[in-house]
Amino acid sequence: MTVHPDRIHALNDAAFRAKGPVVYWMSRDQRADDNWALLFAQNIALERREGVCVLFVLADAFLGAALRQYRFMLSGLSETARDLASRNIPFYLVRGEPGVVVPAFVEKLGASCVITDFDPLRIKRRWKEETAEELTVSFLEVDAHNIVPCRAASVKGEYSAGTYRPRLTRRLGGFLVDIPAVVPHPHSAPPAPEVQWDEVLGSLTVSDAGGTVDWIPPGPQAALTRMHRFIDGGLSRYDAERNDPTKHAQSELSPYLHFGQLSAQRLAREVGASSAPRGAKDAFLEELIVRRELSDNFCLWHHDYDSSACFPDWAKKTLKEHGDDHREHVYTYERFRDAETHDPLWNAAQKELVVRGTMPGYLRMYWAKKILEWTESPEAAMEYAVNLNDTYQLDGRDPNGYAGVAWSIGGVHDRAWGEREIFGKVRYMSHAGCRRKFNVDAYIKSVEELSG
Ligand code: FAD
Ligand code: FO1
Repeated sequence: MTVHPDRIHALNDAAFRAKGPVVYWMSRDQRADDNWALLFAQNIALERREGVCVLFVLADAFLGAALRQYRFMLSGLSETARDLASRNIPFYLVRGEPGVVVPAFVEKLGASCVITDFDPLRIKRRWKEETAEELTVSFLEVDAHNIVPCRAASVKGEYSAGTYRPRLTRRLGGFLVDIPAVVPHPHSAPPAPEVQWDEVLGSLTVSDAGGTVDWIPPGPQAALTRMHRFIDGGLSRYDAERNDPTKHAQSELSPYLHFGQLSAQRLAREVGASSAPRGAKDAFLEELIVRRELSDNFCLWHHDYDSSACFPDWAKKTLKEHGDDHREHVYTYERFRDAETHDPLWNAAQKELVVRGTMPGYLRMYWAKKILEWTESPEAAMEYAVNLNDTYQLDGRDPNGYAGVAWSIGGVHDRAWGEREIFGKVRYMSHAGCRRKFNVDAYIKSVEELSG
């Protein structure tokens, strides 16, 4: 099976070197199985009777990530490196600025071409632009993260899920196919030095904000185990209970999806094939396919996705009109970080974020909207929400997060609602509204029982 051409995007117009192994520069999709970018690299190497190897460039800092995220990622990568080695595909870990170390690696290895995976974040676009300027061989990008390739699904930033959904559903048939296995590779690339994973983690100088997260085991194998457990358990309750933080009906697969340790396409196919009720499956696939892939569309077409500049005009206008409204509560970043507001529900959500590195989906909306209400301006709200989200969320530093924060604070992908203080026509959420939806006291109590 070939890789669908709509997944492939040329990053330069250089030719293949006549001879030499194929390099897959792995970044977003950190798994050996169900990975279209790796499959594409292997196909090329098989046709050219060459070896294929994987390169991962470790950045010493990444969008505010702390040790908890690096620990989860590196542990998953060590498993992926073993998976690859078992199929005669060496895994190289190199540190430094990609624009420098990738071209140097390619020249040293005499590689014939470089394949990499798709990621709409600014930092990744910069890494690729700087690399493309230096590379003298073909440099191709494969979208291994989205079921419908992001660049092919739309030629613009979509207004809402409503405008994007038909574009995706119309093309799902051609893309939501089974994914072939990576075969043991018959040609050998030069062997990679053994990665000293503990030394690598120990050498990082990032903060240890929030400490270790231990409720979710990292790695592709653990991801599949949790996926099957969710499909056999929580999935059937998903539509009815996903917005109730006390019911634990969400999959909690986002850290695996964020680090690419689990393929969304594999998850979508397994959910689709399950015996769970249709309504529950549709509700889950709406989030996994439409909402998640809309986030990539948002970040691809709005480079200012983490600032108020990306808000739709109606939201910019209404928030400006209410910019001078009286704020009954105004908190500093530190008061938010330390969960010291007047609202015990908000504080509990923040405490779960710091202690567990996660937060129920419904409360993420409430959490971000209250930051808008309790800061001087939408600009300050965006800065605080993005920083807290990217420092403590295990699944942070992700298009889903930037789109989620911009939806909550700036009405991105949402419509205007009844006008009120501070929010203007941006959708409002209240503590009382949460009490009508779920047992707030039970949630607060469950967080108080958390360690830390
Ligand atoms: P489930 O409900 O089990 O859904 C399965 C998968 O579908 C998720 O893992 C995710 O990939 C996708 N998904 C679900 N809901 C959404 C959504 N609203 N938007 C986009 N994709 C979705 N998600 C992140 O991955 N990282 C973040 O940093 C993040 N920050 C957020 C911040 C705010 C303010 C808001 C409102 C949402 C944020 N989300 C983020 C989206 C969503 O809340 C999480 O993806 C979800 O709660 C993760 O838990 P789960 O895997 O159990 O989700
Ligand atoms: N991708 C890399 O290619 N190299 C890194 O060193 C790296 C670190 C990192 C740390 C935390 C985190 O949440 C993500 C990180 N990523 C890194 C990127 C990640 O693989 C995803 O591609 C993006 O974060 C999501 O788009």
